[in-house]
Amino acid sequence: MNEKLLKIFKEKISKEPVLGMFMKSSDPAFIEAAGYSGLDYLILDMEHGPVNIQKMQNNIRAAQVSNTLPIIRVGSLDEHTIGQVLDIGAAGIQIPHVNNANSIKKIIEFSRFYPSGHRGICRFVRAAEYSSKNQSTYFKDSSENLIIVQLEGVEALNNLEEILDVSGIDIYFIGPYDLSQSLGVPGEISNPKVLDTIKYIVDKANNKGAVVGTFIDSLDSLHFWKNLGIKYLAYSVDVGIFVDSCKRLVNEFNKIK
Ligand code: 3PY
Ligand code: MG
Repeated sequence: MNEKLLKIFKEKISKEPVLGMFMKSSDPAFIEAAGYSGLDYLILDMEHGPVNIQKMQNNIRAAQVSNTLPIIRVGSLDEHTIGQVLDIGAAGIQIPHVNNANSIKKIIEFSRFYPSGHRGICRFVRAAEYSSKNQSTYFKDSSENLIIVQLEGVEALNNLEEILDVSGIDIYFIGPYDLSQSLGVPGEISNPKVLDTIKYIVDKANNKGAVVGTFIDSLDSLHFWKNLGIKYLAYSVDVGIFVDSCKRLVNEFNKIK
């Protein structure tokens, strides 16, 4: 179901940066439309978004229809939720607030089938094509799903070495907003304290050959983060981009009044 998309994504990110966007919309039409723009992936948000699991299944379908990789950001490190979003067809999971090696090990156990983990097995789910997919193919394909962990707190920073030393994580995603709060400057994502911490994490991770991602909410900074070695770039959020466009329209209108 995601095999082709995952292959294209993995080949691309092994050579160059990829670009995606956070999506909070509960309407599959917006997910599909964003996919047609040529973005490499979409992060369908269940941490801060209002979308429930039933709607999420259709949002995943919409991303797949427009050939864009559907990644689900779950609300927390929860075994049942991780299994459920993979069952409905997510090509990857992104887990917020990961702080230590033990959490990483748990994430791998919950996300992978034997021998890497013990994800609950049900072949009558969408990811298994409701049992029509060959069983061993299903297990093999599932091992390709992306596992992305968010490092966004001082605790993660203190445990960075042990976190990076556990194998099995595809991408380490730095959440600048939560990181800014944890560093005592909430919301100040351009504060030198935050920027220096991000650079420190990127350096440590890149030195170990790990792939790093981050959230960017200004187009001006895309170039900066890309040059620093961040390869999984997530630009802004669907609703925020829509608000900005509406504001620009109102501004233009006000000029001709
Ligand atoms: C953060 O900045 O904390 C994030 O999680 C990015 O969405
Ligand atoms: Mg965060």
